[in-house]
Amino acid sequence: MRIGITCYPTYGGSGVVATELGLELAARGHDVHFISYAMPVRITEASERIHFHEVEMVNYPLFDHPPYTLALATQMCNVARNESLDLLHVHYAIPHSVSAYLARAMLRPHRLPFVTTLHGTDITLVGMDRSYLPITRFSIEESDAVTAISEYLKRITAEQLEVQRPVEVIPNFVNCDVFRPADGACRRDDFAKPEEKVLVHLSNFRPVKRIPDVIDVFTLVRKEIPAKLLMIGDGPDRTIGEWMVRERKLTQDVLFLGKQSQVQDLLNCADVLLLPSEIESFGLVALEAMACAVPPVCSRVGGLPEVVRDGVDGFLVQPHDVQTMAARTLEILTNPERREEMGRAARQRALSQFCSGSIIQLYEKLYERVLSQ
Ligand code: GMT
Repeated sequence: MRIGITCYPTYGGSGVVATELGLELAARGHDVHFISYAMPVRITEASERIHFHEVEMVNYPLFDHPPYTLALATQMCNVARNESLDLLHVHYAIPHSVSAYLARAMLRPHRLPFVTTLHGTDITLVGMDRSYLPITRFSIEESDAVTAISEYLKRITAEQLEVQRPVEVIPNFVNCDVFRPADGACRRDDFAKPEEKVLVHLSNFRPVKRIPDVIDVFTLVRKEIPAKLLMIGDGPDRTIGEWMVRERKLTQDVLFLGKQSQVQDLLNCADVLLLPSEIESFGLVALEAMACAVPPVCSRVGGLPEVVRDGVDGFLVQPHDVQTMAARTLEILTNPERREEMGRAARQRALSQFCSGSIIQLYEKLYERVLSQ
């Protein structure tokens, strides 16, 4: 198949899922055309089956805000025509599914179906903003197929957006050959002394990730045992996190590493992953950690209970409850056998439910169904 994929090309989970999907589809013989304003971050190598088409923006002084939705629709149309695309697959409804809707209409009578994958904040935050709600609902209703990345998100989409059409769940996935336990992948000595435990947080540092809770949990853990915290990623709440760390005189123990490309290597340094988010529709980073045999300690919110089994491959704790999160983290860190057992269970869970091999087939079947309709 010849597939156009549009996503945010940044470090957010939806962009990562879309990029990994494109790479996997290309490895299975499909031609994949990414259409976005920049090259998606996880594309590191050129390949004959992976193509990138930049959305050019006209910067005319009249435009206070350049009309990206229209520029994207135009580029989708051009690429579909020039590369004979079979379909478009857009990740994150706003504004991508609106652009796809326009491109489909512009190309008529030629047929260009589009699939929309909902990732979370496009429904829970942005889609619920009254100003965006009608157009989000419209573009979802108009899509040729719609998928959500968890049962939770499917339910919320039906309830809160009052969407009538079928939405099917295709869960997020991880490349279990890339994200795997690998001795030596991470140079642990660079970050911690042998007697220190390593905690990792990895996100886009948006308020929803609750960076202050990460620092609070670590502060409580550090009072009990020698430990280091690796803060991977960047975003608006990095500043408050750094300020808290300075105030608590923890600068030797908390390392802000910024955006990193080889996160699988860094995850291999971790004894525990902290994910105290306010809401997560799936929590891709918890799955990536689990595939590396690292147990996550997460909030019991959104789609996370569909990924993490409480007390088996990690722990689920009420959001904001930093005391319990610290206690659960210490339970793992002070009991090496429990840590090993949970890590093994986490890896097993990733292997049995969420490896790319099986999930990509679900997308392929969906594309075939859409094309045969
Ligand atoms: O979490 C974010 O801020 C980024 C956001 C995105 O759209 O890139 O993540 C959402 O999609 C991820 C991939 O499907 C999910 O793993 C995240 O749980 C989801 N984030 C939220 O629901 C807050």
